[in-house]
Amino acid sequence: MLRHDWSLEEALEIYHQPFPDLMFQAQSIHRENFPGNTIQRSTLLSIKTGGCPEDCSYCPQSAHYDTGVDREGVLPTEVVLAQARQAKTEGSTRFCMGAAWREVKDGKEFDQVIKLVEGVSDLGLEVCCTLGMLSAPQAERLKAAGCHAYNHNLDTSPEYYEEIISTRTYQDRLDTLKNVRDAGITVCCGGIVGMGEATKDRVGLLVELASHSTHPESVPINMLVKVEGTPLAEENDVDPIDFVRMIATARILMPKSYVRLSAGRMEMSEEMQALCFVAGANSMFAGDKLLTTPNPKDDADRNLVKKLGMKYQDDANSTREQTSCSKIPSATADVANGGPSQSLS
Ligand code: SAM
Ligand code: DTB
Ligand code: SF4
Repeated sequence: MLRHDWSLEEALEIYHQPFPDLMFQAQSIHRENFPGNTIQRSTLLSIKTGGCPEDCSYCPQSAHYDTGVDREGVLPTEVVLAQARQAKTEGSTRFCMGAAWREVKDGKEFDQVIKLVEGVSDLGLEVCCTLGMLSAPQAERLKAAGCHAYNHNLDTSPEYYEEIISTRTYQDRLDTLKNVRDAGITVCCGGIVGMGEATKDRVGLLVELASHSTHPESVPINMLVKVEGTPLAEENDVDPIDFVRMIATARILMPKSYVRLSAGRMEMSEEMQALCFVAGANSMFAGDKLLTTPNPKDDADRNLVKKLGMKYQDDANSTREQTSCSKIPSATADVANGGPSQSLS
């Protein structure tokens, strides 16, 4: 049964238990809910880059910081569709389009995004958008166009949030998540580790996410990409074991959610990523670029997945050679094909 009432103390106890016990618990829960050796692959594309009015201290796209990222307009439809086709060829099942906006504004640019959503959806990819704050009618429009998921992160605990962003509130973010959920779009919501927050803030974020009456279907866990010019450029590195503990705790608190390795993989060793998979991570952002910063090359990821004897979810749809390996048991095939269903509580 899914729980929505984890206390911070309970979650910290899970997080701090001996590492082998934590791995065993997370991996056991993972296998009750997902195939053990399968990774879902998402590709990101920044469809509107730079010049964002928000002051998120981690972000290279904020206009408040001098990071060398220039402001651009919405990419032309053909450029985006070509990238989406390429992503599908490489084995991605989800294509996530990001815009450096504080919020969606009705008008020409949103109309353009709606066309992109329709076009990418027609290619047979799950469409995800991350466009900033969204009103209820805008969420409904995205849903009607074929948007499957909306990424909107809470980033950290409610207590630490104000240290990181001053231009919009935690409640603003919760309001957008409600509009997304009410429109029938699945929720992709997670945060960032490595912004100077304490363990209680990292675990507090997970407790907050798990308290929602439906857990987010995807939980992206980003390790801060330190970008020169942003206020967080000189933050301390994240301890890899702490990061793995975060992944495992997310898996245990939200057993049926996809836990996604997101930003920061350029700084992660193969061993660290392998431990994350054992801890219950079952998704990743793949492709050479995240939004504005580099990500491991497709071949490097493919080699890692192969070396670990794992496979990409739904690689059958990929026009690339299959990498491997173990067949998914039929009892869990539905999970591999579309993710688990989750009852509303
Ligand atoms: N503007 C929209 C918004 O903020 O909702 C969508 C794009 S925004 C770049 C998406 C998410 O990327 C942020 O919420 C944050 O969690 C993550 N992110 C941005 N910069 C990052 C960085 N330097 N390191 C790690 N994650 C980052
Ligand atoms: C998420 O949680 N991480 C992705 C996606 N959602 C949109 C973005 C990571 C961005 C990293 C910095 C950059 O490349 O600009
Ligand atoms: Fe803008 Fe999103 Fe970056 Fe914040 S995270 S500055 S809202 S693009």
